[in-house]
Order: sequence, then structure tokens, then C-alpha cells
Amino acid sequence: MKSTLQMKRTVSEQRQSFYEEINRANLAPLWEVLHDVVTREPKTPCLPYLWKWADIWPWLLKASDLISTQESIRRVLVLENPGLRGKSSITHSLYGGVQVIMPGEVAPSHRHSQTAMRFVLQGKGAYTTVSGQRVSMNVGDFIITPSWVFHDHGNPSDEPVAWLDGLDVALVELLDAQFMEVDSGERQVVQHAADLDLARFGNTMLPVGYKSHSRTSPLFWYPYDRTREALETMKTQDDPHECWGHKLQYTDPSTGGWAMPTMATFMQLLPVGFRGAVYRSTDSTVYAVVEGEGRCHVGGQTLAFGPKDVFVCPSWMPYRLEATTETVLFSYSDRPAQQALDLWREQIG
Ligand code: 1HN
Repeated sequence: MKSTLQMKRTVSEQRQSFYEEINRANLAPLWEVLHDVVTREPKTPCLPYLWKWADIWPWLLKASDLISTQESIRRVLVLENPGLRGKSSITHSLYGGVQVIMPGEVAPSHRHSQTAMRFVLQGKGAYTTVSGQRVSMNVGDFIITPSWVFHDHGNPSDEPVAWLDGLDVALVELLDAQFMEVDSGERQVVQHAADLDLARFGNTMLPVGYKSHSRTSPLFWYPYDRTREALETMKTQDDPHECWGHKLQYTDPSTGGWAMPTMATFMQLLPVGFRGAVYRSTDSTVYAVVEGEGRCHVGGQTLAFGPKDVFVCPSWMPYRLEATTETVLFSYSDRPAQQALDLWREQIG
């Protein structure tokens, strides 16, 4: 007679050898991993983190001594989430990096299936040409580079210009839908300046007969002065939301929907002394500080932020925002992709 222990061992040994047998045929038992595959709540590798501009900026200048834009194609320091090292990701689905372009440099034209957005952190007078449209890049401007559209950047000014790049890199990789092409020339021929599209689409009106050809906004340039003015008016006449203060989302003016199909972008103002209530949502969010100083309490950490700092709040992790001085925050996340798939959730308070 075998003891119960021996029988148990036998069963577990039998299972183990069964697993090895089916493993050779690329089969695996779901029951061993079910609890990891379907979790009660999001289990993201993304960690909360803050990058201080005071650290990043000297390293960007050092990078500029070590490599040109010509050689690097894009001189960028990737903001790698500490929970996702080596994956070029700031959140599980999105990329974040800080790009600097020195006076006189040109970042050559190319296109890719990844959608990109730029948020200008430092300097003025650089430009990005998006689909033949020359967009000027000044602090606080939000700029869209749609999927599969040629773009080159240049800096004819006499100061370095730096911006935050956000792309849906990991999301596109997950879907195995990556394509990339180098343009025939270094720079595109400029067809028109971005103020034409701002006139066409940026005044709560549309050109008569306009028909959309993509899921990305026809407006590529959202200059900061307009966004700031809107928040200023809201601040004086509206009560701030308990979690996010005064917050606007960037839209495609022809649909009222998100400006990009995969990434949401926002700008919010936290009044001086604001102490936000707890909030969480399933879209891990990247914040860039435009103005002001404050704190983000997230995952047992206090992220003390100031101008040009970048920080991350992971999916479903409760966080709250506080502003010592009046604060303006830009942010982006994969919310439109989650909503398109009926996945997005939030919890307020
Ligand atoms: C890219 O094309 C740019 O065009 C910046 O400025 C960052 C990161 C990953 C893949 C492509 C750019 C990028 C990128």
C-alpha cells in the first residue's frame, strides 16, 4: 500500500511528466497559469516614477556633445519606466522620450505606422514639418504626427529646443503592425504653414465640404496660448473637479472625439493650494509639468514635481494630485485604444 504522501507525489510527478510531454508539442496546461492570465485587477509591470528636468537637461546637452542629430537621426533620451527597463516604454503600451535639436540641425524625414505626438518642454523657434505642413514648436505646444505621415524636424533658431515625444510603440508592436520608411529627401517640401489649418479647423468651424480621411485630427498644431487662455477662463468661472481640477481633453475638431486613435492628450490647471481626491483609471498616464509645483501621491511614493518634470501614474493605481502653486499639467495615455475595445474604467474619489 502506498502512503497518501507517496500517492500525492506520484500524482504531481505524473502531471510534471505529462507537462513535459505536451510541452514538446507546444502545448501547456492553462490550469497552472489561469490565475496569472486572468487577474482580478490590472497587474501592470509599470511603476510610478518621476524624471526631474534638472537631471535630464544636462544629460541632453551632454548627448548633444557626443552625437549629432545627423548621426543619431533622432537625438532622444528614452524615458524608460523602471518596471520596463530595456523595452523603450514609459508605460506598458506607450513610449516616452525627450528629444533635443540644436540650432542648425535637421532631423531627416521619415514615416512610420506608429502615431506620434510632441509636447514642447523647452525653447522656441524649432519646427516639425508634418505631411508638408510646417508647424512651429514653442513651449507648451501640443503637436500631432499621424500614422504613416512623413515628418522632419529642424531648428533654425539660436537656442536648443527640447520636447517630449509620445508614441504608441509597444501597442503597435503587440499588434505586429510596424512599418517604417525613409523619405527620398532629407526635408519635405513645405506646402503651407500650420496657421492655415488652425484657421480651417481651430475656430469651432470646418471648411464647407470637408470630409475626414483618417481617425486622426486634421489639426496637427494646438498652440499653448489658446489652451492656457481656455483654462484661465475656466479657472475664474468654474469650480475645479475634486480629482483633476480644471481639465480639458484635446479633440479632433471634425468629430469631437480624441485627437488620435490610440493616445489621449489632456491639459489641466490645478488652482494654488489644490488638494485632489483619490483617482484611478485603467490607462497608465504620463504627466509633463508645464507650470507650477506640487506633488503626486502614488503607490506609497510622493513625487514632488516642478516645471518640465515628467512622471507616470500606472494603471489602476490610486493617486492624488496636489498643487503648491498654480499648476498646469499636460498628460497622455492609451485611453482611446482602451475605449475602442470597451476596456476603459475609472474610479473617482
Ligand atoms: C520617431 O520617429 C521620433 O520622428 C521620435 O521624432 C521618437 C521613438 C520611437 C520610434 C520613432 C521622431 C521615436 C520615433
